[in-house]
Amino acid sequence: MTPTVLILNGPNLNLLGSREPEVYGYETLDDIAAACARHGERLNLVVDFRQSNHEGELVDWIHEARQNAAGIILNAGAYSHTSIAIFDALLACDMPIIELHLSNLFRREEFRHKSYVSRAAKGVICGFGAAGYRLALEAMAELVGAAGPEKEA
Ligand code: CA2
Repeated sequence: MTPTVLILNGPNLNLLGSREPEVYGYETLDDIAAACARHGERLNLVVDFRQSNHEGELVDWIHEARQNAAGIILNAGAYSHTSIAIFDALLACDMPIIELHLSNLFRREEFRHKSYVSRAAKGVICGFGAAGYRLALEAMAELVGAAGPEKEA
């Protein structure tokens, strides 16, 4: 069966492409979702891509992933730096978790240098803009052992 990867996006990421392109790039979240769906197909992964501005909804989706996902890629936005609720939900997930950020947190304000999500994550990708989603999917394909496209002899 093709493994499902849940890609979760936190608060304000629905605004991508509309403001601060120097920090977050020009692509919209819909552009990124479409690119993830295409790349997932190449990697033999089903991509379930979601965004919410609400901490509790993100927690509910992480709980849901325990039943139907093989791994989680999470850009929790500002909740990465504040949410013990999301951290606790992630700890209850027995699957690979990849933390993702568009911007390089370590070139930014001090308060972005700490992330609760990092403590629950297998690894962190940050600073590569929208390309980070593709990189995260590739890492996830390795982690969940997704078979690549069949090659002809
Ligand atoms: O770099 C990232 O991906 C972040 O997770 C983005 C969050 C920020 O709080 C994290 O520290 C790092 C903010 C997302 C806000 O996105 C906007 C996009 C366009 C216009 C306004 C906000």
